[in-house]
Amino acid sequence: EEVDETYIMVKPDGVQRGLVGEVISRFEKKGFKLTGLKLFQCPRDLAEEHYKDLKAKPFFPKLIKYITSGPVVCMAWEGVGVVASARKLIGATDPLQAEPGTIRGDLAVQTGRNVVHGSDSPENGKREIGKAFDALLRYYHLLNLSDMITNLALWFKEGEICEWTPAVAQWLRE
Ligand code: YYY
Ligand code: MG
Repeated sequence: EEVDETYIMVKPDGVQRGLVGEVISRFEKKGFKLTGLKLFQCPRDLAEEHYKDLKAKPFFPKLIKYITSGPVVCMAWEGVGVVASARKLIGATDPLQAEPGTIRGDLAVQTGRNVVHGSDSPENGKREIGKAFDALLRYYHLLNLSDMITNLALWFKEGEICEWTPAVAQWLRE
């Protein structure tokens, strides 16, 4: 089976409320592999790029203000089926509609404060983490083209993703 990667982010409300460990813990316990992790103050242009598909929505300005209102925790997680599974672990966009047992279902009450982000497709996982255009990115870094870099690799830079083999791998998948 093919290994996917997903970009998971604890949003500023999750960081402020002390839910970072709780969120990480749910993905760890499930058995996915953490390959990137950092605390980060998201600049406005990155927030707008990340949510560019929602640019026309009435809530867009509020959403950008929310995501840039304090530090976020950026994570890359890897595994077979990790994108779809992470969406299930996170729960519905509106926390009041999210099932109990999900992160949003257990920890939040409002869409505008829903604690966590997860990529909605394997392609977006790659785009958001920044592994989609590795070679091109290295070239842009050499030329110092920071705008071009922001457009390609959203949340992680070269060297921030760690490839490793967990010792328990053989106890998670046969
Ligand atoms: O992927 P997911 O986060 O579950 O929802 P999206 O439809 O991609 O919207 C992204 C983000 O925008 C959502 O997590 C909160 C915010 N938002 C909002 O503030 N109001 C809405 N009606 C819809 C989404
Ligand atoms: Mg989304």
